[in-house]
Amino acid sequence: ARQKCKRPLDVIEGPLMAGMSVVGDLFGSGKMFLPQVVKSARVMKKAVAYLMPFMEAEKSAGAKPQGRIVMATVKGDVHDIGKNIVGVVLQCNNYDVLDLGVMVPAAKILETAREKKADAIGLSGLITPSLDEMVHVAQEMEREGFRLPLLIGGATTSRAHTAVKIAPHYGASTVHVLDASRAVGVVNSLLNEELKSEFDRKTREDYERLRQEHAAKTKRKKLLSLEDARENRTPIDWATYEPPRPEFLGVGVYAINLASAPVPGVGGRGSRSRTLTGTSELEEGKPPKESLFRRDAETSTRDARTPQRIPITLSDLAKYIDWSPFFHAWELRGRYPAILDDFEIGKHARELFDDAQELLRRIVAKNLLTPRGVHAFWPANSTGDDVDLYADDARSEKIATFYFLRQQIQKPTGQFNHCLADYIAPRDGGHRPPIQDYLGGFAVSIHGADQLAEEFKRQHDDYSAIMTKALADRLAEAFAEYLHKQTRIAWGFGRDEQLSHADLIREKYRGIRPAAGYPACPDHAEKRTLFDLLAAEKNAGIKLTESFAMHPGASVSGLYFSHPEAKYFGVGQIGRDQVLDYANRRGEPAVAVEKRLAPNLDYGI
Ligand code: B12
Repeated sequence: ARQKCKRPLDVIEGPLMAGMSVVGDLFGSGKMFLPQVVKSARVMKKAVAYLMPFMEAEKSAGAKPQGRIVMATVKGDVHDIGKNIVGVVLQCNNYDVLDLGVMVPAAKILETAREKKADAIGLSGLITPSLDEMVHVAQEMEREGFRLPLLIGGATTSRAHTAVKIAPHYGASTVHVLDASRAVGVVNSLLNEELKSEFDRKTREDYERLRQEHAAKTKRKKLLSLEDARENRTPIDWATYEPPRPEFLGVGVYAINLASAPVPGVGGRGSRSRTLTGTSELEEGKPPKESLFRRDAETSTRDARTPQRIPITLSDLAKYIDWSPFFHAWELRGRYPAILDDFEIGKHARELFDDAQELLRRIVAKNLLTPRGVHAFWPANSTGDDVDLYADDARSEKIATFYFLRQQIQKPTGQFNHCLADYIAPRDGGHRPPIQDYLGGFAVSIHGADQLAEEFKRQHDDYSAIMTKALADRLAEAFAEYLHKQTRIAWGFGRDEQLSHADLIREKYRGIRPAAGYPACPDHAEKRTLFDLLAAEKNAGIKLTESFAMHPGASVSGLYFSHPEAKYFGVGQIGRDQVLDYANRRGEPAVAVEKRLAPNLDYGI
C-alpha cells in the first residue's frame, strides 16, 4: 500500500482509517465483537509503526485525530484491563488516547490534561475506595476551573454512583460509561459540536431522576437496629458441633522456586523451618512431581507449628481456571464451555479461547509469569461480631482481631441477619474452655503480567497485552481455588472430596472464602490485618496501596471459614448505630469508617 500511495500518511488516512471506521461502525452496531476489534487495532498499530520511519523521513505529521483523551486508573487502584480495552477501542475510532497508567494522583491527571490540551478526561477504578478518589478528581477539576467532559468507568462504578456522588461536584458533563462498546458513542456525542448540548441535557435529566430515585429509596428502606439484628443472628448449634482442627497452624508459603522464596517469618513461633526434600526438582521450569506436594500435605502432623514451604507451578493452577469471567472481560457474554457452541458468538468465543490457550501454553512452558501465595490457620473464637485470633491453642494470647459487619435489613420470618463472625464458635458460649475453632487466611498473586504486557505493547500488540493480563487474573483466581482445596485437605474434611471442575466453580464444597471488599465483608481495611498476619508482602511479594488495592493487580486475598453452614451473603445497607459501634470496636473515628463504607451507608454523608 505504501508503494501504491503517494505519501505514507495517505496509507493511514486512506485504507487504514477506512478499515478502522468500518470496524468502529460494526462494533458500535453490535455486529463485531471486542476481540476482533482489538485484533484489528493490532493490524492498524503495526502498520502505523511500519510507516512511521517513512513519515519521519518526509517530516510529515501523523493523521489528525478526532480528539484527545487523557485516561487513568485513579490513585490507590491498580487495575487497568478495562481502561486499556476502552483505550484501544477509542484509538480504533481515531481518538488520541494519552494513558497515564495506574495509581495516578489527581494532580497528574489534571496537569497532563491541561498541558496536552485534552478534549476529555477518563477515570477508571475497580474497587470501592476508588469511588471516593473519583469524587476527589471531580472536585479538583471544578476547583481548577476545568470544563472538559469527565468520563467515569470501571467495575465498581455505576450510573447511580456517578449521578449521586460524582456529578454534583463538577459543573461540566460527567458521564458514566458502562463498557467499551458504549465508550465511542459517548465520546463522539460529547465532542461533537452539534450533538454535545443535547447529549449533556439528556444525561443531566437522567442523573437528576437517578438522584431522586436514590433519595426516595433511602427514605423507604427500614433497617433493624443493630441490637435487633444481633438478636436475629445466624442460629448455629455449637453445643453439638466439633470444629475441624487444621493439620498445621501458622503459615504455608507457595512459590514456583523454593530456593528463591523467602523463609516465612510469621506464625511459626518457636519452630524451626521445615523444608521439603528434593528441592533440586524445584528449579524454575521443572514442575515438581505431584507426589512431592502430596507427601508434604499428608505427613504434616496435627501439631506442626512449622511454616511450610510448598512448590507450585503454573500448570498446577491452569487446571483450576474458571473460564467464564475470561469471556466476560472480552465482552462475550455466556458461560464456559457452552459459550463455545453458542449460535451467535460461539465462533468468536472459540477463536478467542484458542488464542488464550496458545498464549497460556507459552506462559506455562517458559514460566513467563510467577505464582506466589501464602495461607495460614489460627486458633479463633468470635466475640460478638468480631473474630479474635490467638497465638496458640491455650487461647490466652490474642494476636489479632477481624471486625465484621452484620446485615441490618429487615428479613422475613425464618431468615437471619448474617455476619461472618456467626460462623466461628463464640468464646463465651458457655463452654469452659472455649470451643477450639480455627480461621484460615490467604493471599495469592501472579507476578510478571505487567512486564510481559509491556513487552507486547512495545511490539504494538495490545491484543496479547490485554490477553496476558486477563490470563494472569484467571490464574490468580485459580490459585485461590487451588489453595482453598489444599486448605480443605488440611482441615481434614476435604480429603475425600470428589468434586469435578464444574462443582468447584459452583462452590459445592464445604466452607467459604470471603474476601475483603466482597459483599460479606465490604471493608477493604481488613486486608491490612490479614497482610500483617500472613506477612504477605514478604511471603508472596504483594503490596497494599493506600486504598488497600493489591499490587500486582492479579492478586486475591481472603479468609477461610470451615463451618458447613457458612455461606456467602451481602451485608447491604447499614445504619449509623452499626457504623458507630464498628468504629468504636476498631478504635477509629466514625468519619474514617463512613468514608470507606460509603456505598453501604443507609444515610447520606
Ligand atoms: C475479574 C475480577 C477480578 C480479577 C481482576 C480484574 C481486573 N483486572 O480488572 C481478580 C481475580 C484479580 C480480582 C481481584 C479482586 N477483586 Co475483583 N472482580 C472481578 C469481576 C468478577 C470482574 C471484573 C472484570 O474484570 N471485568 C472485565 C473488565 C474488562 O471490565 P471492567 O474493568 O469493568 O472495564 C469495563 C468497564 O468498566 C468500562 N471501563 C473501565 N474503565 C474505564 C475507564 C473509562 C474512561 C471508560 C470510559 C470506561 C471504562 O469499560 C471496560 C471494558 O468494557 C468483578 C465483578 C464484576 N462482575 O464486575 C469483581 C470485583 C470488581 N472485584 C472486587 C473485589 C472486592 C476484588 C478484591 C479486592 C477481592 C480480594 N480481597 O481479593 C481483589 C482486588 C485485587 C487487587 N489487585 O487489589 C469487587 C469490587 C467492588 C468493591 N467492593 O471494592 C467486584 C465488583 C466484585 C464484587 N461484587 O464485590 N477481581
